[in-house]
Amino acid sequence: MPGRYYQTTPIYYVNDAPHLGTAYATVCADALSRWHRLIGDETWFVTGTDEHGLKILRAAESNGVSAREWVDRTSSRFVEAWKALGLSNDDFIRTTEERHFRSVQTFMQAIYDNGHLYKGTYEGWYCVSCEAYYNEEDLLDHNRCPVHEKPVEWFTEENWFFALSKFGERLSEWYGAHPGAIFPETRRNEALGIIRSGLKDISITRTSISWGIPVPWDPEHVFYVWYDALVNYISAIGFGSDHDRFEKWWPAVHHLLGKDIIRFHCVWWPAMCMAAGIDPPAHLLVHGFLLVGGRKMGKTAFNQVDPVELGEDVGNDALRYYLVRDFAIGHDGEFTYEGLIERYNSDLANNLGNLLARVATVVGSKAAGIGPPPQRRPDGSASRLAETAAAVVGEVREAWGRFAPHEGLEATWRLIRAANAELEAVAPWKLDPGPEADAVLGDALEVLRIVAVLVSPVLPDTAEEIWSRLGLGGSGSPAAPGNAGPEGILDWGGYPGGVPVTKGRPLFPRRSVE
Ligand code: ME8
Repeated sequence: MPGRYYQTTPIYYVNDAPHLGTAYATVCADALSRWHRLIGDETWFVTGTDEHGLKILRAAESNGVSAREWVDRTSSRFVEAWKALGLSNDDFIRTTEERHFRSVQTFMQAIYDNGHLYKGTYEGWYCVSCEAYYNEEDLLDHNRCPVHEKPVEWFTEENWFFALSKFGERLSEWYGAHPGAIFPETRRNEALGIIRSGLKDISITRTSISWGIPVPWDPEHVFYVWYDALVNYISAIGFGSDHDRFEKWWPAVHHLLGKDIIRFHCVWWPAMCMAAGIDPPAHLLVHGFLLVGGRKMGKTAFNQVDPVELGEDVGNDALRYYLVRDFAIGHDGEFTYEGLIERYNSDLANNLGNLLARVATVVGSKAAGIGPPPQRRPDGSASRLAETAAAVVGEVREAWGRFAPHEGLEATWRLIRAANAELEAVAPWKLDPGPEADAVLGDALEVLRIVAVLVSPVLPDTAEEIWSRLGLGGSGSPAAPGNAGPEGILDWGGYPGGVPVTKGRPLFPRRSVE
C-alpha cells in the first residue's frame, strides 16, 4: 500500500564546505526518497545546515568575518553542492531561520512546562569540534577528544539541565515495543547499551556565547547547539506553526545519520520528544563512514574529496552509483578513485552501457531502427529473460524495503548480464532480419525499459536517457511516481514496439585511472 515517507539527513555544520562524506549521506537519502516516490509513496525529503554554536563562531572569527556572513556563505555552498549533484530535496532547513527559532522555542517551552528542566552549574571537559562534554575516562591521553584527537577544554557554566536520567526506562520500553526502530541491529544494540549504562542529565543551554536561539523564559541563555539542531527535523515540517502539516509527516520519519551521532539521535532526541509530549521518531537509519587509508574522511583528517569536482569528472550518476553500490548502508567502506573507476568500467561501461549500445546498433541494422516488442515463445510463454526480470523486480523491491539498495542494484545487474548473455547466445547481428532477430531484440529492449525504472533512484539522468533512446520519451518518465508500485509498469511486456530506437553516444565511455 502506498504510504507516506519523510526522509531526513543530519544537518551539516557550516564550519567548512561539503565533502564526499556528507555527500554520501545526502546521496543515500536522495536515493531512498526517489525509491519511495517510485513506489508511489507521498514523499518529503529534507536536508539542511546546522549554524549555531562555538565551532561555527570560531570558524567565522578565524576567517575574519561576522558569524552571519560566515553561515550565509557556507550554507550556500551546501545548497549549491546538492544542486550541482542533482539532489531532489524538497526543502533545505537552516537553523538560523525564523521558522526554526519559533519551533525550537515552542518545543523547549513545552519541555520546560512539563517540568523536565532545571537550573544548575556544569563543569567539565568540552570538545568544541563535537560540541559535547566528555567524561574524563572517555578521553585519550593528554586530555584529547576520542573523535577528533584534539585537546578538550575545561568549561564551567550555569546551565539549564534536561532531566535525561528520568527517561532511561521509558526509552528501553519504547525500543522494546519498536524493535525495528533502529537499523541496523548492531546500532540498535549500541543505543540500548548507552541507555542501559545509565543516563546522566545534560546541560542544554549556554551563557558564554550569544550565537544561538534565546531561551524564552531566561533570555541570557541560548540553547546548546544539539538541542537546537535536533529540532530541525520537526521545524522543517511546521512544528508549532502548522499543526496539520506536522501531523501529516510525524512521527513516520526516517532519520538517516552517521554512526558518530547515535547518542544524540537514538537517546537524546527520542527522550526530548517524549518530554515535549510528542511521539519519538519512528525510524533511525545509521550509516557507516567513507574512509581514506582507514581514517574517516572529514575536516579533521584533512583527507576530504570535493564531491562536486568528482561528479564533474566521472558524472553525477556514476558517482551516485559507486556510493550506493559499494557502501552498504550501515557499513564503513574505503574510498579510492581506482575503486570508483573499476566499478564504473565493470558495471556502467561494460554492462549497462554495452547492452544499450549493442541493442540500438542491431535494431538499426536488422530492424530499420524501429524497436520490436518483446516476443512470446511459440508455446505462448514469455522468454527466459521474462522470468529473470520478474524475480529481479521482486528482489529489488525487497532490498530497498530493508535499506539495502546495494543489493537491489546487484540484482538489477544480474538482469542486465542475462540480457547481454542472451544476445551473445542468439547473436542477432549474424541473423537475417526477421522474427528470430526481432524476438531477442524485443526482449532486450524490454529488459532495458524495466532496468531504466529500477535504476532511476540511483541513476536518474541515465534512466531518462535510456528511456528516450528506447523511443519512450513521449510516454512519461521512468521515474514517474508509482512506476515501481503495485499499479506500476514493471510487469513484463510493457515495451510497445514500433517506436524508433536511437543509438546516440556511449552512455559510459570506458575510462582509465589517470
Ligand atoms: O554532526 N563518511 O554535523 P557534521 C560518511 N551538525 N558520512 C559522513 C562522513 C564520512 N566520512 N563525514 C561526515 C553534525 N558524514 C551535526 C548534525 S543533526 C541534528 C546535527 C556525515 O557536519 C554523517 O552522516 O559533523 C555524519 O553523521 C554527518 O555527516 C555529520 O555531519
